[in-house]
Amino acid sequence: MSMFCFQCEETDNGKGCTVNGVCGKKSDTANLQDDLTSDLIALAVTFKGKNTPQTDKLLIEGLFITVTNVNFDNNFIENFRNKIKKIGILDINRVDMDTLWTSNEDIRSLKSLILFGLRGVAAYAHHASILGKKSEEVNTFFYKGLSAISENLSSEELLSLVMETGSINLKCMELLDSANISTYGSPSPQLVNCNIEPGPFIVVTGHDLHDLKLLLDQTEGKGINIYTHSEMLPAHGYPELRKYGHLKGNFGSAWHAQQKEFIDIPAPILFTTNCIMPVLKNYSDRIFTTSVVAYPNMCHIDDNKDFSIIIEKALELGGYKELHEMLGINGGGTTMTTGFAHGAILSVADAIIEAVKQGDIKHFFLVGGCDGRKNERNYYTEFVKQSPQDTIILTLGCAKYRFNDLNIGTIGDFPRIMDMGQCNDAYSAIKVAVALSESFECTVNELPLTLVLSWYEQKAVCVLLTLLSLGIKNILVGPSLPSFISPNILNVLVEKFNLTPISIPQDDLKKILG
Ligand code: SF4
Ligand code: SF3
Repeated sequence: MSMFCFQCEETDNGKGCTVNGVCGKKSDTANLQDDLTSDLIALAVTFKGKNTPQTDKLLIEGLFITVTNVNFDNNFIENFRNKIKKIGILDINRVDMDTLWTSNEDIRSLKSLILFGLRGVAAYAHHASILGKKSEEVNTFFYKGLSAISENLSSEELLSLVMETGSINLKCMELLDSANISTYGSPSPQLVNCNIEPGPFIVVTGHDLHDLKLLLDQTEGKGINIYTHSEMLPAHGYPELRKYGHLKGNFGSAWHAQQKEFIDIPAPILFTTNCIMPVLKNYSDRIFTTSVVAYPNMCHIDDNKDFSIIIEKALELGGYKELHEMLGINGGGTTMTTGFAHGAILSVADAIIEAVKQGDIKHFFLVGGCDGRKNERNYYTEFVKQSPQDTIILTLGCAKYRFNDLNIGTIGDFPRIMDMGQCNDAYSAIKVAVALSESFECTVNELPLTLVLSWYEQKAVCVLLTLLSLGIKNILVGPSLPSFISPNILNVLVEKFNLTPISIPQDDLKKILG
């Protein structure tokens, strides 16, 4: 076995990548990422209770680097490891990752849930910290959670830490939500165009709204249009971002279509976070990365965020000569909506409650999470298509690209599909669910609401842990269950939370709606 990684939904054979990653990660990179993880655990043990802003930053960035489809660059990872070495970690605190991957399957399962969950939390903590928001409680937990991976703990102790990872992620998503709103204003619903206008343009992908804002500033008045891609779509909802007239629309769909959608693109693409796929030769001169994202031989913009090289590239390539129509991916239209965050939805809470009381809205589905390549993910398209006319689909994360170009109608003034934002905006969904449960004087589990989740990478893991830590039951998960959850641990989750794998849309809809 030259590597071992089973952290994402597309892991080889549903078990683990052992030769090369299905994501394109080579074994040397996977092993380096394991070494980095081992460094981070040692860092956590060494500095637990003695953390500094510098060690916090290293832990958060280091964890983010190891999220799926973030960093494929061995030099970048080696340089990062050197930074950790410089501050001095005790080798005695190192964990041999092979020992973890081959340990008792229940312990390995629980420790994986903590580690992968923390990788997701780190991504959100990173975004919040860029906007100046930090939480000592969240930061301190990285030390506690990572240290636990090196300790000899019982299943019960580890399970309790798994749930704590979920609770901490709620705090972290709340922190990011307040960072985003205080910086860019409260999102409101917007119709986003998916056709590309003639002339130079730049595509921005990933989750980092701050990088987008800096690029908008640097391109203003230069005759370059900016298009969001994948998880950047919700940017259009924020007043302080959409005020830029050259933020024109959205290019393409979810991350996994990039190798098709970027072919022959007459524009550069900036990757601000996951998810970068192996770069094809056809467009390799147009890929730029920043922050923790890196790919061998691609141009990386460092922390000074001088985007002039991308701007020059956009002007040189010149964009499309005529209006470029991007056909609806799911056979739908060429517009999408976004911006239905908690502020927007709760501002019309009375009307929603009335519509539920009148029987106009019978059920809410939260269909969201990550998208991926597998054909089985058509389940989510079909689920939405087959959902009855008196139901509302709330969505978030890049999973929405399975259906967000569809016109499935309205209920009164409400569109039947409401995009609440990025995956971290699961916080919005939780806030809305809690507010509705208070209005209806019931628990969240008693609401006419079902969560139908689609997972791929580690941010989906921490979001799922948050939902479980809140005691939310009857969640449907697909397209497959994580291979790092052992049968015994799965039993615990099924017994406690009735966590259920998706089956086929008609059966699941029937089961939910009766
Ligand atoms: Fe395999 Fe996923 Fe790990 Fe990539 S991230 S090596 S596809 S399990
Ligand atoms: Fe998508 Fe990567 Fe997870 Fe933020 S962009 S949801 S997969």
